[in-house]
Amino acid sequence: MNTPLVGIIMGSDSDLKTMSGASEMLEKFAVPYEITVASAHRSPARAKKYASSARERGLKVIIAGAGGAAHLAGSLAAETTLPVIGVPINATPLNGLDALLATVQMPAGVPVATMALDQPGARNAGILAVQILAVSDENLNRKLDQYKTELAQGVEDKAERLKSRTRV
Ligand code: RP5
Repeated sequence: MNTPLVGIIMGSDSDLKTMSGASEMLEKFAVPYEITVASAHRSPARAKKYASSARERGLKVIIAGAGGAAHLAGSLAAETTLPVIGVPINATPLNGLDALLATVQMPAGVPVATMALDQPGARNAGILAVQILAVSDENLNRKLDQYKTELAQGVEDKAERLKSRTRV
């Protein structure tokens, strides 16, 4: 087993469906990762231990997803100098606005790179983690270039399909 480079952590197992967007992207780029649950509110000691031991365990980036009054990413960022990427999750009647504001509005000195809500945010968290690792990994960088090409080709394909449907 390769040592995990990215840690995916979420506030509850009910966040897994959303956070699988991050793990799928890491698998696409063959980046080893670990995945677990810890809550800033329900298990603050576990969350603190995870963050404070992350660097010595070999992690390079942490991705944290949570819903509600989502303090997980910020509380992890308080305990580590590793980059922390936050994914706000829509888990309450406020449709995720609570999680978005709690994740994004960090005080100066403790950054959290906050993504979009839910699946798009989780997928982007995976890509951003790969981009951070690719700063010092040319092989990963080549894969990212290829991914950009695939994205652009996807748009070309859509434009072609639309053209044939609308005959413009
Ligand atoms: C947050 O509360 C979790 O991140 C989750 O999004 C939300 C609901 O958790 P459960 O009640 O489903 O465990 O802490």
